[in-house]
Amino acid sequence: MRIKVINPNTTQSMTATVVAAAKAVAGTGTEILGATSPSGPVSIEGHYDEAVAVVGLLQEIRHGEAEGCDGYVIACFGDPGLLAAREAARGPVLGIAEAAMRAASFVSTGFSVVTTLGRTRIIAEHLVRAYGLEGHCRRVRATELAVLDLEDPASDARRVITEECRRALDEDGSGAIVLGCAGMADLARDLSQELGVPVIDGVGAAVKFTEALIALGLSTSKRGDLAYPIAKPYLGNLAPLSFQTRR
Ligand code: 2AL
Repeated sequence: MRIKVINPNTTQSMTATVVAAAKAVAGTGTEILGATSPSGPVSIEGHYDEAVAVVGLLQEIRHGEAEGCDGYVIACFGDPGLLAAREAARGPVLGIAEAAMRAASFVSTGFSVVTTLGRTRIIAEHLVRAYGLEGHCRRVRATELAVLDLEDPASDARRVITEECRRALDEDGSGAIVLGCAGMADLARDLSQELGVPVIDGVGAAVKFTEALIALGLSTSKRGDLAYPIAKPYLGNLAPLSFQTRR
């Protein structure tokens, strides 16, 4: 099966981190295609960044459909454009926030999310409510690290994240940690060992859930709101994204 892992920001080094995490867990019969958004913000840290990033993400989904992809992972913790991507795709599309939080709910009765900026924390809290996971998520914690700090080997990011995870375990009564950024994907295994609790990277979780859904023969429902977008002209430079103009 062919799973496309899309980094909706435009930082290729982050795509490399994400693709390595995806390939580390993928089954032998799974081909991982990595993609970086062709346009938009270098990191996604707010509603505006998300809205602009979704255009490049949807372009990658449309290309993926032409490339014969069986499923997709949106590798950004805000799960930007998740439902729009599901409309455009035949196979399953998973966001890393939803995948990680659902995985955490299987292995603990309460988890904490450790994310980047305070404004991103608020977006993650919205997602907790949107996914109906209020009963499982004890707290979302911000480290005030910028997303691109995670790409800087000279930054103190690893120590800051580890300390926040320890505070989450001590103060929130949580049994598991969800890492709240795609750029943290390479930290999960070491942190799990160090902290002695499940530390969940959404990229790995989303890849394994996507594989499972495909293996079960489950694709995105095309009945109701996730049906393919209605065919109509789109004007201006986004005209190629119209479902009249197949690419
Ligand atoms: C993210 C992420 O995963 N990638 C990105 O650019 N922004 N989300 C976040 N919570 O920091």
